[in-house]
Parts: sequence; C-alpha cells; structure tokens
Amino acid sequence: MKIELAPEPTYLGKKMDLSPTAFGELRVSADIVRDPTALKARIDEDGYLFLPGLLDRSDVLAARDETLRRMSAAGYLDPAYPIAEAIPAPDLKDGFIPQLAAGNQPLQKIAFQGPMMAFYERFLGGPVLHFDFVWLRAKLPGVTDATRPHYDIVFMGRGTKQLFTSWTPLEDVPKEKGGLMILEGSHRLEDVKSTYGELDVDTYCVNREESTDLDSGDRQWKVRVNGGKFAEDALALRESYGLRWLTADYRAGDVLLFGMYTMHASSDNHSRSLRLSSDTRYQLASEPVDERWIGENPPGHGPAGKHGMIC
Ligand SMILES: O=C(O)CCC(=O)C(=O)O
Repeated sequence: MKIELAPEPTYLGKKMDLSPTAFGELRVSADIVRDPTALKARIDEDGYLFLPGLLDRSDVLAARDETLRRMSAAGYLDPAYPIAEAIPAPDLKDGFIPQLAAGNQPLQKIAFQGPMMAFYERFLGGPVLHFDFVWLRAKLPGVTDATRPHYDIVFMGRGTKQLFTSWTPLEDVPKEKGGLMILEGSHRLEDVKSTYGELDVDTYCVNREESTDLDSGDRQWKVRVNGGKFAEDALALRESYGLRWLTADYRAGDVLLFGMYTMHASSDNHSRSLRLSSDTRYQLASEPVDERWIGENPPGHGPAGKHGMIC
C-alpha cells in the first residue's frame, strides 16, 4: 500500500515552526555508548541520550510482528489489510495496549534482555531493575492522538528519581509519522520541576465533598492533575519558553532515553498505519522503587495505586 505522508510534521493539526530556533535534530550519543562517564555528562547536559542502532533491528521488527499479531487477534486492526500494514480497525479510538505486552516474548526480549539491559548496567554502574509494566502504544493516524507535553515523574515518582525511560520505536518512524519530541533544556526548568514536577497523578483529595468517587479518587485525579499533562498545546509551550522541539527520523533499533524531568511530547501520525512504540523504565536495583509498576499484575493507576490526601 502507498503510504501518504504529509510533507511536514504537525501537532494536533497545526503546522510546527521548523525554523532553526524552534525545531532541531536530537544529538546522537552512539559514539560514547561504552563510556559511562561521558554518558552521565551528556545526560546532565541534554536531559536525554539518543542511541541509534542500540538494539538489533531484526529483534525489534520481530517485536512489532508479534505485537501486530496480538492486535489483529484482539480486533484492533482492519481485517481488510495485511496485518503487517498495521491499518487500524475503523472504530479504533485508543491504541494504548499495555495488556498486549504481557507474555509478548519478542517485545520482552528487546526491552528486558540483551543490549538494553547491558547498556543500563554500564550506564548506571550496577545491577539494574526494570519496571514490569510496559507502556505499549499504537498511535492513531490523524491529528488527534499526539502525546501532550509532560514529565514522566508525575506518573512514576514514588521511588528513586534516578529512573530512566527508554522510548523504543518498533519500526521506522520518520518525523511525519509522529515520533517522540524532546523539549530541549526542559530538565533545567526549575520553576516547572518545583511545581508541576512535584505532582503525583494518583493522589486525590479526601476532603473534597464534590467527589463521588472517593474510593478510587478517579474523578478528582483527573480534575486535580489534568491527566498528568503539563500543557495541551506543545507549540505554545515551546514558544513561551523559547526552547526547541528536538526529534529524529527514527529507525527500528534506535532507543531514545531520558530522565524523569525531561519534557516530551509527540507529533501527529500522518501515515495510514498505526505508529508502534514501547516505553519502559530502568533504575539501579539498590534504590527505592515505585511499587505501582512492579509485579506480574502491577496496580498501575488503578484503585490500589491511589493515595488520599488532605488538599
Ligand atoms: O510514544 C509516545 O508518543 C509517548 C511516549 C511517552 O510519553 C514516554 O515515553 O514517556
């Protein structure tokens, strides 16, 4: 099938400012991948590490195949097209599919064995623990499903803050297909870190009478923390801070790693197919862990993960 891509990336249907002061390419750190001292200096400076080709490309594509096979079996794909084309079922509204990561051996292999784990052990300098939960995503074609700007800390900050995300495209993702974007220098925005960056999306106010969902805190959760996003409009946000959105034409095998206080978002997917990626988390095993994301059936953002507080 012919894949028609828009000539330029957009965010929620709006053209992005592609001038050099507003938009740029991620810095590649493949040359220092075996040098932990240089990697630490680089992530302190940039807030991220872009590691093209860290993973075996054929292993990554095997993870894509298995994920699509599961998606097809679960009715997420349009049966009129070959599975490999990843064309969404006409009524598909949400492509967040962590449930299809459980027991998905090819995906577990790229995320939790081999080069990914070896990299983290070298980078962190000791035995590494990964979250068991896998944020597996199939981002919808169109102009509604771009990821809104956020820090990861608000979703997973109950353990060590020395926690890292690996964003792993499961296929080639050119800019027009809506890959991840990093807001350059956002890990140094102290005003944002000390306000928004202190939130925990699973806390709720036990003393708010308007809530009808005190047991789960669900309703207050959504209202109080805005679903965890820092802003709706990535373009206005960039402009207000005078920073650049950085991204890349990703290839299967690449990994983009970043810290908990690095603002990120994604652009629109202008292809006809779903954009497949996973995001997974790693830390030193000796440090405290956020229990929401550990175990065979992690509680995640469900009722068991909620904390009541006086607001
Ligand atoms: O894949 C995306 O668009 C979002 C990923 C993300 O938010 C993350 O890796 O933390």
